[in-house]
Formats: sequence, C-alpha cells, structure tokens
Amino acid sequence: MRIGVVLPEITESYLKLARQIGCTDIVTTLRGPAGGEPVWGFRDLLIQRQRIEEAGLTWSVIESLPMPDCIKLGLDGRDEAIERYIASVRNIGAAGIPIMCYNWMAVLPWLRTSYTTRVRGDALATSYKHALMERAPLTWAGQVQEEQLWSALAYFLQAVVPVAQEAGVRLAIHPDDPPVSPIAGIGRILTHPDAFQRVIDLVPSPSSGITFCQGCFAEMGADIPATIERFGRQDRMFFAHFRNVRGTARDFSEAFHDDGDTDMFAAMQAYYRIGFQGPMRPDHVPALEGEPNDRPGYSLWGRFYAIGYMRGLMEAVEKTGY
Ligand SMILES: [Mn+2]
Repeated sequence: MRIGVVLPEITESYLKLARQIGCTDIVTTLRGPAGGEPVWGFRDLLIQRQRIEEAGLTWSVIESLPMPDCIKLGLDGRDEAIERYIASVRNIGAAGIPIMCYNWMAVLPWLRTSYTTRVRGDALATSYKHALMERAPLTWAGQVQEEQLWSALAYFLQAVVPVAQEAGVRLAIHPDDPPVSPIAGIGRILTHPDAFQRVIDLVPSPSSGITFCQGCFAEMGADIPATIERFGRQDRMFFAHFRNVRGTARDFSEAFHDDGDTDMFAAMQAYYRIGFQGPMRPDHVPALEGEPNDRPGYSLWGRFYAIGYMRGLMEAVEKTGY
C-alpha cells in the first residue's frame, strides 16, 4: 500500500515531512495562470517531478487539471478546450506522471453548507445539509439535465481516453461531492456506484477508471468493502481517497478517520484483498486546535494524524490477515 499526501506547497521542507511520516507518493493540483486553463509544458512538469523524486518520493497523481465548464456541459468552445486538455495529458504522460484524477461536477464543484461543524474535541469539520440548499438560486447555467452531462462525458472520453492510453496516463474519475442531484438546478451524475460502471463501460480501456473517494461512496450508502472489491477486481480503481464521514449524502459531516460511520479496518482489509497497488491519500480532515481553518478539509495536522492512523491500520491488517 502506498500512502500519498497533498502538501500545502512543494517545498524541500514539506517533502521531507512527507517522508518522515511514512508517505511514498505526492498528489498535487496543477493550477494555471488566471484567465484560462493552460497547457502544462513538458519541461515544467519534468523539473517538478525530478524535484519530488530527488526528495525520495514519487509524483504519482495530478488532482486535478482545471477543466472549463464548456467541456462538462458540452457547450461551444469545448473542442478547443479538449485539445488543450489533450496537450497537457500528452505532456503529463511524457513527464512520467501516471495518474490524473478528474471529476464531472459542472459549475458547482465540491460543495458544503458549513466549514465550522464541531466534531471530536471541537475540531472543525466541513458538512453538508441538503435542506439548506433546497432554495439555492439557479446559477448562470440554469437547469442542467443529467443526460446532458452524460453525453458531454462520453464525448470527452472518446476524445481523451485513446490519447491517455497512448501517453501512459490513467484517468481516474472522482465522485460528485456531495453525491446529490440536482443542486441549484445543476444535475449530478456520479452519485451511485453503478454510475462508475457506466463510465468504465463508456470507453473501455485500461486507462479509464475511478478515484475511489471512500467518503463519497459511504454517503451514497454503498457497502464499502464490497464496492472496493467490485472495482478493484476489474483493475479500474487507480487511486483512493481514504476518508470517513458521518451521515448520508443529504446530511453528512466529515469526521476524524477513526471517528466516522465507516468500518475503516474492514475497508483497509478490502484494499489488501484486491491487491490495491495505487496510491491512497487521506481526504478531508478536520482542522485541529492551534491551526487555522483557512483550507477547510486540508489542515496539515489533521492529515498527519490520519496518515498515522492509516499506517496503524495497515500494520494491523498485515499482521492479522485479510
Ligand atoms: Mn475525495
């Protein structure tokens, strides 16, 4: 099992910290200059990769590359935007970064109704109550039907998956978070485990698979070990977000990894049973006392606590079996 981490920034000091707590893999976002999604240049990627490698770590996942809504909604301009995306995919593959996480949340990304929900010891977590969003005004996109999103996703995959396969990049789709449809008139399609099968089957390829964000699947009410086995046995689970929550899609709160509804030991056993080779990173941790809550879900101490717990679970599973 390879533990990955998102660092606040890629510095020598953070890279060292990552190794000290037992991480092997680095997961980063690629942000672009303001005003448009960029094509990431091969050499910029290579220099960054070498920096991570020389610190003794592997840059295994890009999560995510900016993707404009015209691609997700199938609007004018998408062909040019897909061309730019494809150019980045080629450069990412050439630079030796094997996995790209992406999502199909249009207009409204990752969404919460609170960043200050109290969990154990009054640590601050994010939470979502759909009842509070029922009267949310429509966005600029108006009403968006789910079929429009499915059709745009199929168009995207037909264009990009063959390129990704040739470039040696695996595309791993992340669930909608929260997995509720619609929100503010915008449909959401990755809200049920069967939707991931549909994505895998749209353009079948060893380069098209999923990011198993465990918390989202738990919110969907999925049986976590069974779902890990379902996609793991197809070799389509490329990347995992180890995450625990309390509640369900329409009313949930993030939790400490050892304090939510999911049996995390049983989940870890399932990753071992499928021989999961991909990187796994902790996702959405509470902000602990003494640390600012300026990046809700991504406090550093919370992540470190989660990684220690993951390593403990791994040792327990390795010693007691799966
Ligand atoms: Mn996630």
